[in-house]
Amino acid sequence: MPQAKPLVVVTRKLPEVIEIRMMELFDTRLNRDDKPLSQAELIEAARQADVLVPTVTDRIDKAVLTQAGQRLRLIANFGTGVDNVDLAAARERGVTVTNTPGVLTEDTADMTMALILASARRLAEGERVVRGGEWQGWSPTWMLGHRISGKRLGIIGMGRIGTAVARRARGFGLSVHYFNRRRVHESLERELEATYWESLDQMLAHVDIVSVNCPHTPATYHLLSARRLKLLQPQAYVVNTSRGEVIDEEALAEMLIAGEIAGVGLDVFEREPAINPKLLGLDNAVLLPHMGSATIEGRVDMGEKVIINIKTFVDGHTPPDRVIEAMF
Ligand code: 8YV
Repeated sequence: MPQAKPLVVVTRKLPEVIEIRMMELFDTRLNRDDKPLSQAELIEAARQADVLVPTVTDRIDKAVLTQAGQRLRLIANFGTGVDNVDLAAARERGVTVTNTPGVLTEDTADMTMALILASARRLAEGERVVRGGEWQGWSPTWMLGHRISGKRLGIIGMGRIGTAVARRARGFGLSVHYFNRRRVHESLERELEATYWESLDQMLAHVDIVSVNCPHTPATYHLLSARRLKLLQPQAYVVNTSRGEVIDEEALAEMLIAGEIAGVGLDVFEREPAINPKLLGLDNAVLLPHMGSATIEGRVDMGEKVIINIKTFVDGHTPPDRVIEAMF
């Protein structure tokens, strides 16, 4: 007798091709109107599902995991970052967690470069002037930003995305500096002509642009603390396409207001979708709504990864993107 298909509960609306394929393969429960689930609804989903497919907007915390049904065996996260999942609680409950690494690397690195350019060259500010009907015409000394070529970029987190940012940055004439848990292989360092800093504090004091590309973990929460941010030079820019929690957002906003740094480009925030009101009033803050991986191609690739992870798991194999706590 064929085995019953596993019940897969998807918490948000995914690209149509992915949803169709999921429905063919599994007993799939979709969220057609894309309304984020409340914690109570998440608990209910975890009670019923064999496989849960959450996104960054779902908090799969201890309460959800301890109340999950015996059937729940896999959390196939639609996303690379897994800071929305309590990994220790999942391990204790014997629930496997997978993510979608690799497929959003290039898109997120592109967005990082876009934010570097947008902040240093005042893209959003210029656009606002034009749309506001306030443009008086060209002037030799108006709307001056900073050249990025020849400047030093300090990358925090030289994983897949950090490396992809470094490759792009070389093309823009930036020199690459990085801070990472581990020094990368010397062949990669050579290719990128990258300078490794053992001390984040020292790197921060020496670079013109900082890019946050590390995951959010208990160890990286407020890695850019108020104290560390103070080490930056007044002409420095900070961009973040990782997670808002890595930066002390309040301290960052205060420094922008005080003119202690030149500008920021942020795609992620500490309390999404809420944004620190202080940032909203600042011309030198480029603010995006967490769209680093928002390409049709990327989201379909992420969905395919989710499907492969579920299929291999339910077929009794180790899924390719199994998350090991120690990785985060
Ligand atoms: C995703 C991301 O859009 O994958 C990640 O870690 O930050 C985003 O690019 C989001 O996480 C989807 O759940």
